[in-house]
Amino acid sequence: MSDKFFWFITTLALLAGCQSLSPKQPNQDTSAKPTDAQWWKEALVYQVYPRSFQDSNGDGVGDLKGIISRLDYLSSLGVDMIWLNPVYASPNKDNGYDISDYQSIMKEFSNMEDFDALLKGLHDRKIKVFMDLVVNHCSNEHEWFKSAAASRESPYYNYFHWWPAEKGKPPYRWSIFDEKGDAWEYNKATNSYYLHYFSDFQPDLNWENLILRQEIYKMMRFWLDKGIDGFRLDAIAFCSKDTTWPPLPEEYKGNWPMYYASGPHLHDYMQEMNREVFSKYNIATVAEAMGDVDRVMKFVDPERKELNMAYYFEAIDFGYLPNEYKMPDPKGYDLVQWKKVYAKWTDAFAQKGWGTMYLANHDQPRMLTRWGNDSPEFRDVSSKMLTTFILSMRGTPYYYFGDEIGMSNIKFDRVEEYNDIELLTNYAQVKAKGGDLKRFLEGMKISSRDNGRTPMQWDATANGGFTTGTPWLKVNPEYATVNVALQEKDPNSVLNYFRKMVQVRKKDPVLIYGDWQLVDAENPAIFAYTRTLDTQKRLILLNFKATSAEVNTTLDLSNAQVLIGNYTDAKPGKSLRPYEAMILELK
Ligand code: TEU
Ligand code: CA
Repeated sequence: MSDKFFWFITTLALLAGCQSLSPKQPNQDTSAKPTDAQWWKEALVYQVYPRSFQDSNGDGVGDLKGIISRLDYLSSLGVDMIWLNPVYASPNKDNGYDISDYQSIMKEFSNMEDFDALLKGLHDRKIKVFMDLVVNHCSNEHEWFKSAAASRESPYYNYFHWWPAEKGKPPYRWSIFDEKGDAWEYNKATNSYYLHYFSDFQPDLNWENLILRQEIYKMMRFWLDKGIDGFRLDAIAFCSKDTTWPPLPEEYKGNWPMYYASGPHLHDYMQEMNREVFSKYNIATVAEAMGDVDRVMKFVDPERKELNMAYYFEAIDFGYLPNEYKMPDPKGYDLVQWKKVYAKWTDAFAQKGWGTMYLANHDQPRMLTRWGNDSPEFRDVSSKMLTTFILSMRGTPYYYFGDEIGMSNIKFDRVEEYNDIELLTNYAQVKAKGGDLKRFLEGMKISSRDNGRTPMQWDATANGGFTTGTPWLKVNPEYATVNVALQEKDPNSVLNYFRKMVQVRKKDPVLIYGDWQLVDAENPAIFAYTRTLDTQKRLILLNFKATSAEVNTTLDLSNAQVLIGNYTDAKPGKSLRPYEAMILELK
């Protein structure tokens, strides 16, 4: 249609009092944007786990050329920003979270030239890029550590934390990926122990050393000067340590991560990083932030000038048995309590800062299996319901690759099928204690990280079109029926619902900036809330159960209009079918 003709029709429609050419467009008032509007509050982030996205050379490992070959797919999703898991040089003991050179690209992923091409390809499509910044620790194969571990005289010795063996055994510190659970590892050449909160291949960097901090800021500027748009700060809450090494305080027994997340200079460093790096660029920053509301808020309170956003863990770590790795509660998760967790955090970020919303990432199982229902009957409808949830909450959404086609957990039976260092460490610990390994492996079918790391399912050809070789981690056999190619053809697919929902959110400032209010909090099946901006109101209704349910509310739905629903014949109303989701515009 010519521009003139389009202008003519539009004018006619407006003159006729028709508010919008499409009946599903919300009645919007874009002047309603708040004064603290920011691009990163409006952005939808899509996470690409490069190892599992697309292999281009048949070695079974996803790579940068592979992502480049899928740029048009990424663009077709309508997402605004990609978070790339680490692509730096790494021996891959923890899949790139053990970096041996911060300024070069992992061999398996290719080289800097391809990185630059990928960045350009994304920017050409108006997609921004978050890099993963892993600076609590590096790899034991990093030149800094190799030099430090060779001699106490090395200029890099103080880049790490050491306990000299002449002082006896170091005070106990707990490690996350260590079989013995001990964060101090003895190093013969220096006759001292080094600290590693994660595996012994991941020595912690000494942030108390100003020279180290300056090196890190320089490295960050290197990436920012290339034009990347932000950083996701991995495990950053752990970076500051009390180097007087007192015994673990009594109140933290059994909850060491809490102690680790409150080093004495943590926020001094965040403010310094902001002054020296962030404040000089128009970028977004998000912290992996452990702890309660007060702790997490410190990262994002704008007055403190630290970071923009933080992930919190209370909602995602919900429904596990206490002190048993991530063993799911056999009773399932309690929706009423889970809603209260969301209410607590969403209310906190309404006062100050800005939150995030996610149901999965590379450290989590697939959202469909964990929070929805992966049975053949309900997988599509519950995937769409969860997508509606993520994209209608207040806070920047982080959406994990593969969830847009409703991928589910692979549920490995044998420990040999796993790759993840976390699972292998925990398995070894259960075994050493003579624990029930069968029970452990059953639980891990729900919660293990590898469930979320199986390769992308592009089509029904061998290995889902991910690789022509042998994939580094098995492709989920469901790829024959759950894949992008099939879903492209079906207007009602999970994939096309995701695209539609992305547009609904983008076009509606109410879903981005509107206040959030829980409705019918005690309802055991339905998660319902309103979003309100000035005179505009949306009601979001999500049935989290496989049976029909009714929402209890005094809100008047008689003139409500459905903006989107996961059943094609959705009608505004208080009763919902299994896993039904809808967003209503209230009038
Ligand atoms: O995770 C930080 C972290 O604290 C993990 O223990 C996380 O809680 C765990 O994976 C949940 O099962 C980051 C990365 O996201 C993760 O992939 C890395 O393994 C870890 O740091 C070490 O770099
Ligand atoms: Ca490859």
